[in-house]
Amino acid sequence: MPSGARTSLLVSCALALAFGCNFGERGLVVSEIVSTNDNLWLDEWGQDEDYIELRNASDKTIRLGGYVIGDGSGKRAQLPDRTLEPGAVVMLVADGTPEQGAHHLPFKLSSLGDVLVLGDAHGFAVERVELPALGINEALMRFDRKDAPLVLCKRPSPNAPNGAKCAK
Ligand SMILES: [Ca+2]
Ligand SMILES: [Ca+2]
Repeated sequence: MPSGARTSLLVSCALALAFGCNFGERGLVVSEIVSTNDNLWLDEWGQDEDYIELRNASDKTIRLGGYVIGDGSGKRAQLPDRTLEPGAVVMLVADGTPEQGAHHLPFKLSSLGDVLVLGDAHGFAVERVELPALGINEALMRFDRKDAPLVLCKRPSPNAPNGAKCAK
């Protein structure tokens, strides 16, 4: 794993205080995070914001509305009230501007590193990500399996499935 020492993924119990603990089957997973977006992907307002891509890694349709996502400062938001088909991805815009729409979060991501917690409908932590410092248009991405580690990749694929490995 390139730069693996800088990258860590924890399905956390102890640290995700507000969300509780869950070691069950994961359906919704973090698939891609970019904390310094330079015209890589634009939101519906034409703005190149930080983003978080989630993927439905299960074989069932997922209702997103029951999930919450939060950052290291304790800010959090409920995901949009919509469904996500198996294998599909959804983009969350980490622009600190929730008034721009249901997919916009009340926080941004620090390019120097940040923490992200995804919680499920029952208030349990699905995933806790310790985001390392990322360069311009560099991503933390998950390839292949839903339980694969998040790794650094310089070829993000915003709003599209990631495939089996980081593109060269
Ligand atoms: Ca925006
Ligand atoms: Ca992607």
